[in-house]
Amino acid sequence: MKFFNTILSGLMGALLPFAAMANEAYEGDMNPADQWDRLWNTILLDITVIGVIFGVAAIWMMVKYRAKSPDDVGSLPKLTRAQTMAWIFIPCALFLADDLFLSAKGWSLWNVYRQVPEDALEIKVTSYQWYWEFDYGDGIVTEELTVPVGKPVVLRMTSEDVLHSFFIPEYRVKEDVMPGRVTYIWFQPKKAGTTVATCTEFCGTAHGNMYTDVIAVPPDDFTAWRVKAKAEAENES
Ligand SMILES: [Cu+2]
Repeated sequence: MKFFNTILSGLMGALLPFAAMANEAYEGDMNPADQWDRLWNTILLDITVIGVIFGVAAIWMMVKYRAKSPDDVGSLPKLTRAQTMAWIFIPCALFLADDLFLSAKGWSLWNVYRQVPEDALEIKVTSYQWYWEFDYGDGIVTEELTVPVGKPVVLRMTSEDVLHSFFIPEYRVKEDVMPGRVTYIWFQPKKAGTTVATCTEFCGTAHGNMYTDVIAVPPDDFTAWRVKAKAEAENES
């Protein structure tokens, strides 16, 4: 039993620094897209390192333990109980630690997705078959999304008909949009430019047309756009 206790406490001890590292890595920049990319790069690095280690080990063993003659059947090494246990638990512990490290990072990322900054600009989104409507709260209603660079933007979303899903690939955010419920996503454009927002939940025959522009503009241009859009909305009403 003492042997298992030692292995278990060693395993738990090994996990703590990983959990701490995962938390540390997420304290700095709280932007969902940056965090998403960082996690993606970590996973790529992780599976590359593991893949190379296993590939090299497999090739090395294929050469070292190859049949040297047609009748060569080889022999199994005799392991003691402690060696057998070590071969079971140490690789398990290493992989479990790595999995937990990645899930801790995923968990941190999810927290960033769900914690909307207090100074976020709020825009209401309504989905219809088959277009999106963006309501800025001061009479401005558009079918394209215009946002300022450098400011967090939160979208409060609901549907007037069926299930849709709002996705902005550039900002790495996606969330279902449902009738009778308000869901949300937030993002923070880092540079000016136009990207796409699209529906990713099949919602009827024209689902494929249900995309629109997301236009990120410098803050001053955004203010000017807003004044103009408001004046136009007032003229129409
Ligand atoms: Cu759709």
